[in-house]
Amino acid sequence: MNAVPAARATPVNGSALAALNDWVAEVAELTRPDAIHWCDGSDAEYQRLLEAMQADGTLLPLNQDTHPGCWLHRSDPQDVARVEHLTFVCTSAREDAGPNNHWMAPDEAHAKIDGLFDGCMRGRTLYVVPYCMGPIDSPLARCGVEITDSPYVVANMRIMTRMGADALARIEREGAQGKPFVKGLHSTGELDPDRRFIMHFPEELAIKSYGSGYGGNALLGKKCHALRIASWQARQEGWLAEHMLIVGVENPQGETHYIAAAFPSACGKTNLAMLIPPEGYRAKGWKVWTVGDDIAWMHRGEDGRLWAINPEAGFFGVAPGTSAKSNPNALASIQRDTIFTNVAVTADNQPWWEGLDDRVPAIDWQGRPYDPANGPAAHPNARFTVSASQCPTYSPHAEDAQGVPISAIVFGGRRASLVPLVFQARDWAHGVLVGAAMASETTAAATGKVGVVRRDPMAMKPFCGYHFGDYFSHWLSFDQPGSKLPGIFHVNWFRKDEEGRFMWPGFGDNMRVLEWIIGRVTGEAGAVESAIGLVPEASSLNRDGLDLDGQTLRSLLQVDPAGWRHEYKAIAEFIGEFGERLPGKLKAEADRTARALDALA
Ligand code: GTP
Ligand code: SPV
Ligand code: MN
Repeated sequence: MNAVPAARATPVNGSALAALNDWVAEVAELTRPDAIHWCDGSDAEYQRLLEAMQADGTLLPLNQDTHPGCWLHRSDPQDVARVEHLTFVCTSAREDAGPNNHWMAPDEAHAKIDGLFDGCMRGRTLYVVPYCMGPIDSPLARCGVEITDSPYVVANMRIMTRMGADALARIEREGAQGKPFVKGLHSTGELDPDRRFIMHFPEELAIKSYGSGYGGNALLGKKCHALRIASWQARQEGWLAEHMLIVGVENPQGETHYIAAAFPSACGKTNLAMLIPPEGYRAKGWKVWTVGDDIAWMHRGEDGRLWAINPEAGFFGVAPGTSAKSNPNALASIQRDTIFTNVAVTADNQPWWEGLDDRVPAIDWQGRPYDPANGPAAHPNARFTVSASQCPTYSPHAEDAQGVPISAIVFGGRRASLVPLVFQARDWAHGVLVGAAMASETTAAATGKVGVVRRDPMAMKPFCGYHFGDYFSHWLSFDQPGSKLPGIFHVNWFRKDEEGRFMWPGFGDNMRVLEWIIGRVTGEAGAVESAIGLVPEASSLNRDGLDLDGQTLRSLLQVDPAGWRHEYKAIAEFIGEFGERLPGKLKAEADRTARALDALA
């Protein structure tokens, strides 16, 4: 059934790999695969995987003339997004997972999920996928091994991480120094939503995921390792693992400022990371460089600044809405060697999704002849998986072992009303409050209702592997003598008018906001104080070539005290839920803002 040859049951032996060998043997004993394959990450291995998946229908070739090396995968229609209600953080003390996570006692969780894993790989191949999150030579990078029975997951992991022999060598080297790797066990199981769990055991540096083959549920290096487990480690070790893009903005003088931005899922990280500045900016010499589009690991450097690496090697990006107008860099990246999941296709077998162009699709994401009565042709959470190296603006510093220095941190979400286009926090502690108070409309990236406003602190609600109260304390702890912390900002590209249309043009025009942000950190741009933070005057944003009337722009920058009084009541209630673990300093910041708003009444 599977053309991938069963390789040796254990790799070349080194005693530092004994723990890995033992674990693989233990998992095989439980799951009963027909064969075991240790992935080396080579091109030949990737080609064999693709061929096997083509043979069994897991992958369908797309038009190879227009899209060489591109494939389509149609997932089970019941398996199209992350499943937050089935995602658990299993710490020995319930309180450590916090009210922000679903919790299960580790023993109970292991027993429950091991029951599902029992014999689940019969007739399948067990793949051992060693991977490194971060540049392979970076001291900030961390390794893991994912065991999976899904060749689609293996192929995606090869694009999204540094996967294979080099990672295994690093795991062996680090094993000799007593450094552990993260153990992830995954099976697609029966893809039955009633037999599906994504379990995290931060105290054991382990992940067990059963019953889904999709994205963050199954590519365990991504949300499970690089956010949930890594955030736990980061707190213990004094760094930050965040749901943030990293983008470099180079000014006409050739200086590059790096910005890290946390927006919830499907709220614009990939787009901002690949932004193309408006014509007027390009003419003057402004350039934008992409370092990462989803996750940032940030460490305090010896110079007191925060330095960030992107732990990923590829982009698992939202397809719908991606066009030559909105994100030409993403579109250029995905013309070759890309795996598309749940997109539609045109009559000549090219990938297609809503917002791409005016062509009419022939077949929808479920393989049916396209009929608008069935809803969108592409699933709203359809994705592309592509190597970061294919992005035309991939930063020459994206693989720097020490990362890039961060000048500004930006929080943001989808807010149809109230929240201005941009404002700046007064200082670090106020910035932590601004992040903690974030809210956004839910999107198709997770199953459940779309468009409901929910609190999503630092865009980490689904991804923080521990108690949010402790997480806010951890953020506050970075404010120390000698630290040169980035400025903190909040943006909202998603304000709507009475007719439900976006008021701000967004995309490339977001450059105008980034310029103001950089101006603020260099001291060149002005701002006016408001009760919620510092806002630009309409005149301090560059409006050359901006297709927006002055009145709309001014209303996007306005702070509405009555609306914000209401908002701060909701914020106070929300942070109150973190009880005794809520840092007093954060509460004091919230009280102070609420008082300032009351004074305006
Ligand atoms: P995840 O990969 O789920 O973490 O998502 P993301 O944060 O990277 O979001 P992405 O950049 O893929 O954008 C999601 C959707 O928002 C796409 O359909 C985009 O076209 C749309 N979008 C992104 N930026 C803007 C913007 O500035 N304005 C508007 N109106 N839409 C935007
Ligand atoms: C997100 O939902 O934030 C994503 C996609 O980046 S997934 O990998 O499915 O989590
Ligand atoms: Mn994401």
